[in-house]
Amino acid sequence: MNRKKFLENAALAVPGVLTANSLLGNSFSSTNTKKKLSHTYFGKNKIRLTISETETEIAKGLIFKTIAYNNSVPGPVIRMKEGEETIVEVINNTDHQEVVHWHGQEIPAEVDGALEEGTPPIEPHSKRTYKFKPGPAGVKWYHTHAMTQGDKQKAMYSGQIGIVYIEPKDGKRQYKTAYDRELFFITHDWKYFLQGALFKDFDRLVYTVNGKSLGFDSPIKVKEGEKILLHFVNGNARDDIRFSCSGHKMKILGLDGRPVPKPDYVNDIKLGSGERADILVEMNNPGKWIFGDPDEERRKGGLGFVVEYPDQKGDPKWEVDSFGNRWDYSLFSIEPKKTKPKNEITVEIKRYETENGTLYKVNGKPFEEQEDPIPLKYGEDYRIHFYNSNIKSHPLHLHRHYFELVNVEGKEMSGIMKDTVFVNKNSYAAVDLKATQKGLALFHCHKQNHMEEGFMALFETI
Ligand SMILES: [Cu+2]
Repeated sequence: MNRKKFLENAALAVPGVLTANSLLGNSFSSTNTKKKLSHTYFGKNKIRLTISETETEIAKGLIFKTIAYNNSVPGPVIRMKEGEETIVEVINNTDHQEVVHWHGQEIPAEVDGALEEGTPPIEPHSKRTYKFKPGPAGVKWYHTHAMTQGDKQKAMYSGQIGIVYIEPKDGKRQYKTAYDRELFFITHDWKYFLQGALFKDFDRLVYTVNGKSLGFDSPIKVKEGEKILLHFVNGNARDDIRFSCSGHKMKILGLDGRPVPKPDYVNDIKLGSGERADILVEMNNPGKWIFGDPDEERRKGGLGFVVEYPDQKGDPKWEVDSFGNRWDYSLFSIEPKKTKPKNEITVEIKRYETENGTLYKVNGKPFEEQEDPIPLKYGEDYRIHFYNSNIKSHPLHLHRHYFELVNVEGKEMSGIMKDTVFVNKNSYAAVDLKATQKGLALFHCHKQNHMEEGFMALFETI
């Protein structure tokens, strides 16, 4: 039996678990990829990130050469304090321009990390310092905002991802609900690293959580009765994911790092690239469990991790019962919004197949042909209507702002603050926004390929 066949059988026997890991080990050199991490902090509110080529082992013997922060995929979880001036020094050891985007923070365009907004690039083999007051509190993330230049192992496809946690300025916890521990998880998709004959044995393995595919990382050790707050980030370059804590109830406390008005239980979460969920899980079902993607293909592709109570033997289980609701943003809303801002903006996204491939147009033009930013007046309130008039679903992200969801696919809601809204194919969403961030703000689909196919636009607050 060849290894690939064995892997398939093993995965069938125990859904989602790649029990064949130990047998796969000899195919490639088992380089120790656990290099010493650079020091991330060099003083109070002083952070240093080094961008350089590194090797990362996502499954036993499966090593990718990629670009990462501080020689680690993902980069370190960075803690910042809301409102306290923070210095981030970024050293670019690569041969190309880089830029670090602080996703979900309401900070000036010069430091937000998008060249289109006017953030200066970090030139090859040089250093740049970002200085800003982090906020608002909660789970954010950081990632490169460079473009691929035709290389699908660059930009968001690379290992340049990491989580930021902004501690609330009053020193209190963001959530009143009691919990014992916080854990941070970020996914990544590696599809384009597997291309080529060399990796035939691993052709399913394209996802990682915290840099490791399911079954490769050490299990997360938990105790009965423990309440854990999971901060979960979709850090993929393009793929949507679902996530379920099998054997356990999941209570959603927050989305995109902000508390939701009505926490509720769900069977699984669904997140597009860039979206986050804060999930409360009570450890009340001793065993060895897989927490991962209910989609079998993605779970077999590595999307998950194992949670283990004390004194457990045998293989981890994957059992999903109906503990709660199907994923729907409106679950977390108290009531539809009654008031309406006086200003309204329509954003329509269309998709075209051309001789040169797919092209997206935002209000009739791809990004390169757009002349003026969409204007916003400082201090005014706006309702933005997104018409996703095409056959693909998209996570729509607006830089430097949180907006309130008021309608997603005909379901009215209020009080849910996000920086990214997922819209299904041929669908509609509306959000309310207060123009409080002067200057340019980039709007785009968070899928790297769509962004590069014209799906971007600028807003400007004057
Ligand atoms: Cu898209």
